[in-house]
Amino acid sequence: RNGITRPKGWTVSWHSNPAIEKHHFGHSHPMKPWRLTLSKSLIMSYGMHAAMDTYESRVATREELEDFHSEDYLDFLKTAKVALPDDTEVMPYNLGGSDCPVFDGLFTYCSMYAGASIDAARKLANEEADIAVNWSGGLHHAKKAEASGFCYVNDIVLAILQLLRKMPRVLYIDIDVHHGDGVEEAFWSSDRVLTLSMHKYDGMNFFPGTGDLDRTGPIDEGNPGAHHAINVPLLDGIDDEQYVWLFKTIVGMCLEQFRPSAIVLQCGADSLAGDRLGRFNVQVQGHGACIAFCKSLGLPLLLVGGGGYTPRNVARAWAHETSIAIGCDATLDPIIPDHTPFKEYFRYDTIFPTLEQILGDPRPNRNSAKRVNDIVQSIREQLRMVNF
Ligand code: ZLM
Ligand code: CA
Ligand code: ZN
Repeated sequence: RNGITRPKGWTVSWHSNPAIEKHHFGHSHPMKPWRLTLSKSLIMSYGMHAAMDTYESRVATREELEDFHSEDYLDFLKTAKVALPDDTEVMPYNLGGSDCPVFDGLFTYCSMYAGASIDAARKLANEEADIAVNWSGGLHHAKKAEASGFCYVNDIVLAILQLLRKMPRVLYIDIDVHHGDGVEEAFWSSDRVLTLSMHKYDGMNFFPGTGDLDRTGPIDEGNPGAHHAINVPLLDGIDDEQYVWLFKTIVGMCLEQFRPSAIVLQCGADSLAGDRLGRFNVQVQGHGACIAFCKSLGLPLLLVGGGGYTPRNVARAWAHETSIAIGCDATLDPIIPDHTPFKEYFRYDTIFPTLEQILGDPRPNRNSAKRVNDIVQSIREQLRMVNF
């Protein structure tokens, strides 16, 4: 519609399924799969689907899920009964509490977002795509046998395992406002995956309570995973300038020392200003600059979603980032098209809402220039111990 054409010799594969978007975590739960519908409505109203290979996500098979998750956990997840409205009692495997409720269709929901990430990874591994996108994935807290923080199945771990079948090393980058603990833990003892998470860290006061700068991997020197976990603990109110500088500097250093064969980027949109759960002042431009930087490195790139609890901002960020993946970001009309379904959700901001401008109360920036420099210095020291 907007005249977006597929760039020659460049393939973006896009994995989605409306069935995923219809699931509900429960009344007023912050995680709303419906934000994917809103993102898709923007992506399609700009005509971006015409410039990508689009695939309908399928459910991951039992065998695929067992690549990471334990059989007993998967059995329980599949058969767990939906709780009564105000029963928040936690069942085994951390299921059924208020963070990880058991809702209608839970196992289908999990299997589908995982199937999408697995398919996306295979497109990259088979060199059938340059960038693969699954905005329904990115559920980085899920453990081998435990649900955690709105995540039940770890699609990222499953996708990385697919890539590792064909490629020697994978760099995992996580810009969700929360620490990517589940992915870090899964590859804790591996030197084939370097994990890097940027997040708010305030001891036990912010979920999941891990991810300090000195959490660099197993402490026994003989362990191959030693030094292969990078954590960037940030304070409230970080702005685009500091965030993007940290991102480019640290990712640049990782590339030099680790020489990954592919990058998996978790694009959690709760690091944006104005997020219901987040604490940062990152704008759509800054968030997108991280995706653009990864694209510029020319490695196979898997983009997955993650957190993001102010739906209109999530939709803006992921639509903008889809346009970066395609390479049509510069040609998009900044004003959101009138024919966009659910456009009223964006009108909440201004009469002529734009793709990049988000509403977010400015939080005081608690990150000093010295702190930011000290973080880079410490990670530089750490990376001297990493050699491809
Ligand atoms: N209480 N309802 C990020 C995962 C963050 C653990 C404190 C629950 C909430 C939150 C749930 C409707 C990702 C914790 C919180 C209240 C124990 C978290 C249901 C509001 C509600 O209104 C809510 C009744 C709920 C949950 C807030 N939970 C905010 N923060 C975190 C998990 C996931 O973005 O990284 C990736 C997708 N949980 O802080 C408590 C300790 C449960
Ligand atoms: Ca993170
Ligand atoms: Zn998050």
